[in-house]
This record gives sequence, structure tokens and C-alpha cells, in this order.
Amino acid sequence: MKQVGIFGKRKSGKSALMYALTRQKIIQDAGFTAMEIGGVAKVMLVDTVGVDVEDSSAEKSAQSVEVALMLITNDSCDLELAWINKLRRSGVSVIVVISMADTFADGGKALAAAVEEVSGQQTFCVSAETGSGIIELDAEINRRLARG
Ligand SMILES: Nc1nc2c(ncn2[C@@H]2O[C@H](COP(=O)(O)OP(=O)(O)OP(=O)(O)O)[C@@H](O)[C@H]2O)c(=O)[nH]1
Ligand SMILES: [Mg+2]
Repeated sequence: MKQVGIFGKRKSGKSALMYALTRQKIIQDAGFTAMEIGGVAKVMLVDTVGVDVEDSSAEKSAQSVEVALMLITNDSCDLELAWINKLRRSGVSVIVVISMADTFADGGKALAAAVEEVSGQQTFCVSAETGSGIIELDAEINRRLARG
């Protein structure tokens, strides 16, 4: 089974996002059975320890995922950017996520633009709290899985 890993610092909303994506999947499966018949990939979502934890388990998870979500919550994100490069070099498809978007007055747009500038990657603003951006992120995960 293909694995999608959720990475980010401690308390960046990894577990909450995993729950939100899972809930989205259940709603979709109930509402759009045709998509399921059409062959939506069954994937394993893997929650991880913070990339800022001195522990090799996030590194281990990184070795078994096809797609990685890298959560960013503020502009102190050198560690996350380093991880994005490392993951991409090892062939992992990385989706950059501005998490807890509801905590920003602008929904995370300014941070997203700054991260897009330095990483050269499209970013997705999501909130596990309000559900904003979850459908779009789910669609992107499926696109990446279909590509790989
Ligand atoms: N406002 C808001 N709070 C959030 C959101 N996602 C998570 N939180 C809160 O942020 C805190 C950390 O969320 P977690 O999902 O536990 O974060 P985590 O990255 O799994 O944390 P660790 O596993 O301890 O590293 C919790 O109090 C959540 O309720 C969000 O989208 N919006
Ligand atoms: Mg967690």
C-alpha cells in the first residue's frame, strides 16, 4: 500500500490534519461512490514525530513514503525547507502545506507566498479546525499518487 507521510515540527498540526483528511475521505467515499469505483487509491496516512525532535523515526518514515506533506506554520522554516530538499532528492513527491491557516488574519496567504518564493513550490493553505483547504489538499494528494 502506498504511504503518504505527514511531516512538520512539534505541534504543527500533523495529527489534526491527518484526522481532517481521513474524515474528508470518509465523506467523499459516502458521497461519491463513483470515485471509489473509478479506482481512488487506497493509501496509508502516516503521522510522524516532529522533524525538530532528536529521534530518527521521522527519517525512517521518510524512507517509506511516496508522498510527503510538509507542514509549515510560521516563517522560521529553515528546517522544513531543508527537509523538503532532502525528501525531493530521495524521490519523494513533497506537498508544502501552510497549516493552521485559520490562525492567520490573511488565511496564511503572505506566508504561503514567502514559502513559494524560497522553495519554488506551490503551497496549500489548510485548516484542520475549519476544514478550509482540505478538499483541495486531498485532490492534490490523489494527483501526486496517480502520477507516481
Ligand atoms: N486553530 C487551529 N488549531 C489547530 C489546528 N490544527 C491543530 N491545532 C491545534 O494545535 C495543537 C497541536 O495540534 P496537533 O495536531 O496535535 O499537532 P502535532 O503536530 O500532531 O503535534 P505533536 O504530535 O505533539 O508533534 C492542538 O492543540 C490542536 O488542537 C488548526 O488547523 N487550527
Ligand atoms: Mg501529533
